[in-house]
Amino acid sequence: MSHTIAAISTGTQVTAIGILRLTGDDAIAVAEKVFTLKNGKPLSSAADRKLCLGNLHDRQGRIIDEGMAVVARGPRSYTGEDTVEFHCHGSPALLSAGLEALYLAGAKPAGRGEFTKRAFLNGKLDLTQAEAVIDLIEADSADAAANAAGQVGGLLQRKLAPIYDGLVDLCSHFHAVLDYPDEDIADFGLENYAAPLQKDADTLKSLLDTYGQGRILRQGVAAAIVGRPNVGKSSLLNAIAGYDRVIVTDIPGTTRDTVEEVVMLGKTRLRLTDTAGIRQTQDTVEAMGVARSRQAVENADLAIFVCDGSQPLVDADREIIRLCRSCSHSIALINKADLGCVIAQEELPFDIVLPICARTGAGLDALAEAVDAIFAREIPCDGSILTNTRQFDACRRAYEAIVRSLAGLHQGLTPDMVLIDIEEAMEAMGEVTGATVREDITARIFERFCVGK
Ligand SMILES: Nc1nc2c(ncn2[C@@H]2O[C@H](COP(=O)(O)OP(=O)(O)OP(=O)(O)O)[C@@H](O)[C@H]2O)c(=O)[nH]1
Ligand SMILES: [Mg+2]
Repeated sequence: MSHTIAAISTGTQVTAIGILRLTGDDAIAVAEKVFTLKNGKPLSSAADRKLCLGNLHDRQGRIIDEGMAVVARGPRSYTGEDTVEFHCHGSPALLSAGLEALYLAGAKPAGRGEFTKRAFLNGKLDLTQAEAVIDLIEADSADAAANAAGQVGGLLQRKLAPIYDGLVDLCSHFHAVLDYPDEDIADFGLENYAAPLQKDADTLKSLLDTYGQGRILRQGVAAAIVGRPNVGKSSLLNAIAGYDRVIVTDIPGTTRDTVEEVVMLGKTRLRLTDTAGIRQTQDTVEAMGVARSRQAVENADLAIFVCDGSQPLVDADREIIRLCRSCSHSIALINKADLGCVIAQEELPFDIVLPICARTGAGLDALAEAVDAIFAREIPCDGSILTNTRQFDACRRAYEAIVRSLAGLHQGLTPDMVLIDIEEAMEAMGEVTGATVREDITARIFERFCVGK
């Protein structure tokens, strides 16, 4: 028995079309009380998953809107239950009146994500797919959307479900051997179990390795602009952002704190951080700023080293270069190209060294191309990479438990000892797919959703 819930699925803004949605055992009966088809027939006679023209009205028959209804009978629906959608004009007042009419007709208000939660509970989606639905709604780049769409389509599920199923098989076999020692059940042995476990470990390891890319896809590339004072770091951030985001002066030490701005550079979304120029200083505030500059490089996916090409490199530059090279990706920019250049490219130990002029924006196209080349190549966005922290954590625990079980097998530990690790891996994998996830965690996952999804 599943009570019928209703919600406005298109939010509270004025839109061209607004959608009211219902799901539950009585969804069609409830909808029928507030929607009359133009052909005079009851809504329950409407063909499955076909748009039908009619009037939305209140219980007294007062017309609220003329619109389309679509009935999808379970189990062939998003939630797996009977569902009805009304496609109306997108006035928030009109949609509220329609929702009110549905409540009076017997529907209850839907909680956040309740439609998708029902789809999960009815087995229409596993948890990786359900979580990808919210990622798809929240995606703020085409690549992030493409990855989430691939996961909704089951790409991650197809990779992970066999691991869970394999672990369940292993556990049941171990239990059979342990519980019925006299039965003629093929005894467990290293040769039988090590190979599938190793394969699972390899699959999980390669998936875990994609998580860094997943974070970039979700949040953008963390890029830090670093260099000595006055080399033009803030001018560069302004030139990329396209407006005067940060203060620029000819006084060394102008920027005293890190300043972050989300920008598009070519096709890459950057969380670009301007930093305080790094130098030895007695000034307490500036020293704190310099410490933050170093921290920004440590947290960055890309360090952008900037120097002033009109002056020779000094030891202070070389120290910052060493810091940048500890970052997974780094680029050197020789700024102030308009003033002439006294620095040879060979003096800069970077794969990519580009002359730029932050004051005019010259050279930024080449910078954009270089950044695109690093990150576009790195990130596939077909749904095969791990973007979700909860999934990452559970996969990591599963991987570690499988590695322990393999070590146990190789050391000849008793089956009950090895079983502890395999069961832990199975639990963790079940948390990812949703097979064994705790109810409070499920509730928290669906709270991330909006009402009506
Ligand atoms: N000629 C020339 N001057 C530039 C260029 N880029 C920046 N400047 C000048 O260099 C000075 C310092 O620029 P900022 O962008 O404030 O330098 P910064 O690296 O952020 O300096 P701090 O915040 O002190 O670390 C300003 O007077 C800028 O106008 C450039 O490409 N050409
Ligand atoms: Mg500055």
